[in-house]
Amino acid sequence: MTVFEGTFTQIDSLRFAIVIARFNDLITGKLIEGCQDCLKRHGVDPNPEGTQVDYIWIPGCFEIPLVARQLAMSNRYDAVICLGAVIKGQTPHFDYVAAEVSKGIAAAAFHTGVPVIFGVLTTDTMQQALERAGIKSNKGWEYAMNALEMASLMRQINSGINSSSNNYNITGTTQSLPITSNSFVESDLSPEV
Ligand code: INI
Repeated sequence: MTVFEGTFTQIDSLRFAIVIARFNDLITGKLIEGCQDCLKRHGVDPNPEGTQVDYIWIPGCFEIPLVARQLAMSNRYDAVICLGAVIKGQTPHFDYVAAEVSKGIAAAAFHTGVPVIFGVLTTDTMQQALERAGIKSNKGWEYAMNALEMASLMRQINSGINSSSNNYNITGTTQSLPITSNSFVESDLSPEV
């Protein structure tokens, strides 16, 4: 049996895209700082002039799904981190934006096979958002951890799939899966006929 589990140590060749919404940039600016701090302390060079992290600014969270999907499809990144803040105001705008960004991020990951991290704060007040963006903790740090773990995990799963002799058909292309494991959902794959 095999256990696939992401690590936080083999990061040299990992590449990330960070999509950041300008809306509520008081908050999103802090989330980036948390993200960069975490990446740096795990050995990733967060410098935009370097080779490991690209930064993509967009107007608001509603725009995240389109851009995240495009980046995920580019084959350039091991994970895409999406940072935004949707703060409940007096209008129904909050509900529309929050619903679309959450569904869209999930769809971008699911349809591309690339981890797309939901780094969007959804809060009732600006105070709550500030608390999650540095006053009490910085969720940006956690989002970067999630990206490191998922990037590493997907590399392991994909290399495991590619190096085995047992052939399975995943999304129309023939791949292979080595050994079954409790942590791998084999029923998601349809055996080749
Ligand atoms: N965008 C946000 O990122 N957060 C919000 O809280 C927000 N609210 O509440 O309006 C918001 N709106 C802008 C939206 O994301 C789009 O940029 C805009 O509608 C243009 O498509």
